[in-house]
Formats: sequence, structure tokens, C-alpha cells
Amino acid sequence: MTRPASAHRLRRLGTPLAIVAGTVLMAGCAKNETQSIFTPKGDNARKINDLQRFPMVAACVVGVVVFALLGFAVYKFKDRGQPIPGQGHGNSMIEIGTVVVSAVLLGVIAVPTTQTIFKLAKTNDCKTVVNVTGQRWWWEYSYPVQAGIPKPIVTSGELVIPTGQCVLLRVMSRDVIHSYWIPALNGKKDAVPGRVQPLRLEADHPGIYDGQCTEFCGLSHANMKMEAVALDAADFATWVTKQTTDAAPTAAKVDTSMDKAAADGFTTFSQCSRCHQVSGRVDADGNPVIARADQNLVPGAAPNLTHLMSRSTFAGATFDLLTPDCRANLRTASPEAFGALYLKGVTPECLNRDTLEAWLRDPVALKPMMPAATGLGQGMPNLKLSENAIDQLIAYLETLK
Ligand code: HEC
Ligand SMILES: [Cu+2]
Repeated sequence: MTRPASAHRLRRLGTPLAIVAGTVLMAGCAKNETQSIFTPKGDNARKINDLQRFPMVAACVVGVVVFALLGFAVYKFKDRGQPIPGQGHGNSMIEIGTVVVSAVLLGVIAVPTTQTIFKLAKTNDCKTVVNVTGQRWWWEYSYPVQAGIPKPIVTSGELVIPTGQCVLLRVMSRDVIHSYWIPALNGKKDAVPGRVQPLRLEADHPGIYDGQCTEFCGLSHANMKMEAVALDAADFATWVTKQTTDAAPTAAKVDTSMDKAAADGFTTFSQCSRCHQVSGRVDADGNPVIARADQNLVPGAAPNLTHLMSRSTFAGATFDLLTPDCRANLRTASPEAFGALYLKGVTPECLNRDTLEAWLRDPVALKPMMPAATGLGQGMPNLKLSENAIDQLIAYLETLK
């Protein structure tokens, strides 16, 4: 039987195509990627990595053997015009053999797997507790009062944790199902509305550990990232002290340390207060200004901005609050130097003014969201601010250290 020439050409293309496709796929597996499960940076992730290595090697061996046998059979018995071979009905030796081998393999893997599941589910040996709330499209972290944390802390985007100890996250959601995953520190845990799910994290060394929401949660799912920032005990205590101190200034009129633009920004910020809280801010009558649920978004929340300038990213850790240089310095800092640099926060020379301005100009252009005007309020709407108002607001935001 003769084949058309085009089939030959296709056959010859097959191997190079497979190699190219394989290489492209493998490019996703760079060894030192920050979100790699093969480079654990803490105890829990290490347990998972230790567990996955053997089954992965075993699966690879099985896979190679199966494909080799398949290739051999396809080649050996390909159609050369020979008569159809006799039709057998099973071979009990092979059938029993493969069942036994599979059962033994699965049984062997089950023992350490079960042990690890129990170890990763432990919650009573964690010293610090943080409530983590997923919402479209950012994570809120609230630290309840506990040993070492004298007042509640509410922040977003960056989960700040002490190194070398178990931190227990209580993962929740305010709207749809999200999933919390910092691959270098542990496996993932879904954030399900109406449930509180425990997840333990532990980081060996100070530094930034990246993650992103891993459960499709709507329009800006891809822009819902998070970072775990680990600080050593002393730096963590300093961070807590900063976070539990209200941001100055809290009242523009009485605070003479504020420059004119920032004072104007303080006033302009009144329209932001219906969604964003700045702890310590009071109105003209001296009452605390809190985000008002009746004027708020559907999920009823926006990031707490009290210490915005202590973070290095914003809007779901998707955009940098630091200029590219300053951000790169922080990312590449040695574990010893990291803490002090992080605690500096956003200094005036390091502020990524362009992106922050762009955010205030039109947040929806930077991050697809469903503004309230569409009837499905979710995310931050375009507030149609004037350039002047944006300048003032940034001057004010810069005081929120
Ligand atoms: C209708 C509610 C609403 C109003 C009003 C609003 N925001 Fe927002 N803002 C949000 C939400 C929601 C987010 C989080 C969006 C995200 O990350 O997906 C956000 C995010 C931010 C962030 C990033 C904070 C962080 O830590 O990630 C800044 C800065 C910000 N807003 C500033 C302002 C300023 C300044 C104003 C007033 C001009 C304002 N916002 C008005 C809802 C609002
Ligand atoms: Cu999400």
C-alpha cells in the first residue's frame, strides 16, 4: 500500500514539533522560580516535597515503561498486510501481576501520605494566628489580639509573619470561593464562604514568598496575588508596634506638621472613607470615621489604608508601591538585610508614583473590576478624580506610614 507524499512530510515534522512543544511546556518548570513546589522554604512545604518525590519518580518510571511497551507494540505489529492475529481473552498472570504491583505501590505511598496529612492538619502548635479573608480580588489579613499583638491589626496583600515558627491562618471568604497558596510555604487551602479553614505556614528565613489565588473567582482572578513576608522575631515585633499605632496625622486641621497638599488630600479623602478605613481618623465632631456598610460595595469591604506605605505592593499585591529599583533591592536583599529594608516602608524616593496615580485615575483600567455603576459593585470604581485631587490624595496617602 503506498502513502501520499504529504503523510510522509507530516511524519517527518512530528518529532521536531514534539520537541518544540515539550521545551515550551518545560519552560514553566524553571528550578528557582519563586512559586515552585520543588524549592520549599519552610517546614510544611518541605514535608510535601519530601512526600511527592518518591511517587513522582515511581510514576515517571511506570510512564516510561508503559510508553516504551506501547511504542514497541505499535512498531512491531504495525500493518504490513499480515493476517489478523488470534484474539486472546486475557492473561491471568499479567492481570493479577499488574493489580498486585499497583496495590503494593499505592499501599506503600499511602503510609507516609496519611502521616503527612495528619502533620499538616495540626493546629495546636502554632504561636501566631491570622485571619485571612479572600475577596474579589485581594486578601485581607486581620491579626486578632494575642501574645505579642496587643491591638488588632488589619492589612492587605502582604501577610507579615515571624520566621521559624508555625503561623496558623484561618482562611475565609467574603464572597466567592478563592484559594490561598504560597507554594514555598505550604499546600493550598480553599477560602469558602461561611467556613473557617485552617492552614499552617512556616518560613525558615526572612524574605518575600509569592502566591496567587488558585480558584477561579471572576473577572480579576489573575490579578489576585499575595505575598507572605517573613521577618525575624525582633523585626516582626517592630512591625507589630508600627501597625498598632494609628497613622498620623488623623485630623488635618489640628495637625500642623502636614504640608498643604497632604492637608487638602486629607479633606479629599472623605469620599474614599466610605469604603476605606484609616484608623484614628475622626470627623469634625470627633467621631471615628469608619467605612460605612450602607454606602459600600456588595462585599462590604476595601483594604484598610492605615499603614498603606508600610506595604510594598497594592491592589491584591498586583502592582508595586515601590519603584522597580527599590522593589528589586528588597527582593534580592539577603535574609539578614531584608527585615530592616522592608520596615523602612515606602520612602519618598521609592514611591512608585506613576502606578499609584494611574490607579487613582482609573482603577478599572489597571485591574478589570465590576464597578457599582454596573449594578454588581465589586472592586474599586473609577471616581473621576481631577489631576489636582490625585496629587493631593497621593500627598496624603504618603503620610499613611
Ligand atoms: C466604592 C468603594 C471604594 C471607594 C469609594 C474607594 N476605593 Fe480604593 N479600593 C476599593 C477596593 C475594593 C479596593 C481593592 C481593589 C483590589 O485590589 O482588587 C481598593 C484599593 C485601593 C488601594 C490599594 C490598597 C491596597 O492595599 O491594596 C488604594 C491605595 C485605594 N484604593 C485608594 C483609594 C482612594 C485614595 C480613594 C478615594 C479617592 C478610594 N480608594 C476610593 C474600594 C474603594
Ligand atoms: Cu480569588
